[in-house]
Amino acid sequence: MLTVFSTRHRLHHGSELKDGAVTPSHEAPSRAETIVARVRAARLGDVVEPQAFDRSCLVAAHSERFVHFLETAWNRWAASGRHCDALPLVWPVRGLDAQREPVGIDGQLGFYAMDAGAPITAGTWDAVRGSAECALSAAQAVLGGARGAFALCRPPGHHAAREYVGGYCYLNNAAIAAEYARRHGARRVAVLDVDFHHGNGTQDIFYERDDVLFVSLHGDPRHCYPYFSGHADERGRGAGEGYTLNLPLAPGTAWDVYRDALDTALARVAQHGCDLLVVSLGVDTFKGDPISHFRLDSDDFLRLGERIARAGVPTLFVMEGGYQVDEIGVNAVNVLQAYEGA
Ligand code: OKP
Ligand code: ZN
Repeated sequence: MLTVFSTRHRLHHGSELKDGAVTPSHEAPSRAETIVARVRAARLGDVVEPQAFDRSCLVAAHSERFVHFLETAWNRWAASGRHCDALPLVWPVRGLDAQREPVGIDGQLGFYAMDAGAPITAGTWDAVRGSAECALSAAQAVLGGARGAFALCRPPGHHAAREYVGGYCYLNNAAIAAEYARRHGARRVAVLDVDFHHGNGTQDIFYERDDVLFVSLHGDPRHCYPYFSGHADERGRGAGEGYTLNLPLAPGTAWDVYRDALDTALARVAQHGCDLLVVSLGVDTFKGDPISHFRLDSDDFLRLGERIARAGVPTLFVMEGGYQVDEIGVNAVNVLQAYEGA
């Protein structure tokens, strides 16, 4: 299986607020480096840099003004005299005006974010664009006839919505790839999100559409980040009604319960009858993950890859989360090797 990987990911390394203190982010460069080392050690296949893609491929899943904000935010922040990570501190929640765009950088940081979990640094935009281009290049490989491809994206994307960043995510790599596929011959696409956290951004982008199915297994939002989306009764709207399927699971869930939910998810994917399956591949469902609460072990990721293969649909794997860095390579590549072998 081809892996598409951009070394530009290293340009992005930010901080996060955790337990009330500023610390280096769990979403660190070592994550991607460990995965690519395992891809090579396991001889999964070639590893290539992404091709360049037109900016219009990004604007297909996001708004023009949001992409423009991301492109220019660091320079505007730096020009205002700051040199630490650009972070929002105010958000337009209930009763505040979420429609009117502020003019200055501080207001816009809150306007275009769901939380303080997506710091913008000097190298963020180049890394983010490289990450999206990994998803686009790998999508192109699958559309060209490959049975599977791996977009080793970093930063991840599934919390990024049409008009906001959040949870380590800036551009929604999976959604950008799905949209590219729709515009290049795929009539129906399904996104299966197996990251521990609900893919609120992907859900947002496709919520009113019936051509791109979104199915997600994740920690119950009553207890787990992102808290404000991912409930079972969120099923899509308008033409998209019934084309979002959320399967929230209790913290502590292990393979036996997870497997049954996965089979429900895959049955819905089969019913959709898609030309391309995009898997938002988070391995933060691992029992050792420092910020998540499922209990999959490394062998369970082999079973996950086998079951995905049974769908019998060309599959694009897009890397999302996973924060136990020592095991992240084995866990991610287990899914891919099992898919290849099935
Ligand atoms: C990104 B991805 C909860 C802190 C949550 C953000 C988590 C973002 C996860 N105690 N911090 O879905 O792996
Ligand atoms: Zn996650």
